[in-house]
Amino acid sequence: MSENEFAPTDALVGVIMGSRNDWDTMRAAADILDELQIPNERLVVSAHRTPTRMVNYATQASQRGLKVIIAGAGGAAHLPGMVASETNLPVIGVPVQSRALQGLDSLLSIVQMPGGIPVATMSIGTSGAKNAGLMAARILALSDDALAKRLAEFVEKQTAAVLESAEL
Ligand code: RP5
Repeated sequence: MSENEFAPTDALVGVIMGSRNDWDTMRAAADILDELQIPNERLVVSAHRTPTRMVNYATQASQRGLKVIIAGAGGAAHLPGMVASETNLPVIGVPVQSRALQGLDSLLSIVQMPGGIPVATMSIGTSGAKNAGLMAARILALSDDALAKRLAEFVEKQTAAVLESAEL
């Protein structure tokens, strides 16, 4: 696999993560995108271990057709912020739960961006990854009526499921 080139894609959302070990968390984002029929790609792109690949991914993302990037990382989680600094696409950051500090390190690394370069930071772990998928869907639904309908149906089903189990 090249550091410089990425396969042609019809993906609208790039789900990237710092390590294969982040996939258990980040699959929650990909699962939601699949459920809402949003084309997506999933790749390991590390800010520290493959910095050239990270810059190339971010700088090529818009011309490859991507509209939103979801970036997950743990520990010294610089991937979302660095990707946001190399593209003007919306970047949604997911703090992956780290072993040593339970993800508080990841959260603070991602959320404390300097003014001028935004990252929409989600909560720690799989809830954050799931919400990252839903946030990407909300962004895309602004200009896609069919997706807006699927998203509304998703929320209605979720509400119905909660109401069904509301009495103990
Ligand atoms: C980060 O370091 C990754 O996002 C991962 O969460 C963390 C640890 O990576 P591994 O050592 O498990 O590959 O870059």
